[in-house]
Amino acid sequence: MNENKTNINWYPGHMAKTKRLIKENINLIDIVYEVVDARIPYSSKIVDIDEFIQNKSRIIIMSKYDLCDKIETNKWIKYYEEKGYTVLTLDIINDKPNKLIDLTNKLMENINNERSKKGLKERKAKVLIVGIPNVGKSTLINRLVNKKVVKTGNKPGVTKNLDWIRVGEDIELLDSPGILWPKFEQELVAFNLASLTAIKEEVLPIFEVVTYILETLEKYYPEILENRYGITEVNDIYEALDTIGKKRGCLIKGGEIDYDRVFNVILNDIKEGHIKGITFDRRDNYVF
Ligand SMILES: Nc1nc2c(ncn2[C@@H]2O[C@H](COP(=O)(O)OP(=O)(O)OP(=O)(O)O)[C@@H](O)[C@H]2O)c(=O)[nH]1
Ligand SMILES: [Mg+2]
Repeated sequence: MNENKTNINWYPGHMAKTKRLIKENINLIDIVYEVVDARIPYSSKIVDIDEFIQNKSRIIIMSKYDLCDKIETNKWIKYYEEKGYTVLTLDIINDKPNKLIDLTNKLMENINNERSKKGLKERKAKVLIVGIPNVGKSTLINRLVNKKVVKTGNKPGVTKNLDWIRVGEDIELLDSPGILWPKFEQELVAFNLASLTAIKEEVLPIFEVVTYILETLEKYYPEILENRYGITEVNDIYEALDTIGKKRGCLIKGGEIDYDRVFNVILNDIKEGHIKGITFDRRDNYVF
């Protein structure tokens, strides 16, 4: 799976516009929170991010850490740290983000020291949150503010505009709509993003994506496949879907399998976080 032979693609106009707006406003920003999904620490990293956030101080936040396979994800954390990035892991829904706030204040202190050397006034931290769709950016903002100030949702494309939000006395945050890039060069990346709900369902080749999910579970997490779906292999995909359909009651009149409902069951299991302990990006599969 190297070249992208699928037609998975989702780059609506608002994503290009978001990138342009970020580029135009980047001078106002001190620190960037780059949010990536801990289950796909490589595929969910925006490929052209350096181009539009330039050399701003950056914290990589691995969201949904509660849902990942920590052994595999920790290999990526090590990789990014070795490249010089600062990485924080978060279960945004349950963890207190104190570490993130402390780190932000520390980075801002350095920035303000540099500013005062140049004779510039101290200022509050202006932070941009950026990442792929549905990764948890808005949830993190609500968590930092400790109340629901921005809309969140269990599907990609919830945030539509760039929005400034004040966090306590010291930090101002810019929420941004999720962005992807015009073309996924690697098929693996496209499938990972599709499987972990970063791409609008309506544009997906559902059968191929569900097949990929089941095959990936078979390869790396056979115990999940067995416990959740009662199957041990997916060599015959229709047989596997039939078994899952029967087990989960996805039948139409006459006892036939309703495949659309089977697809939904599987996608929903991922979307709702019923399947935990998975990391689809395997460090060993990538050579760089
Ligand atoms: N289990 C788990 N779920 C999370 C976490 N962070 C966010 N979520 C869920 O992920 C979904 C998407 O969250 P949002 O905050 O709306 O994501 P977003 O990045 O703002 O998405 P867009 O605005 O569409 O780009 C919601 O259903 C959240 O409850 C996390 O750390 N763990
Ligand atoms: Mg959002």
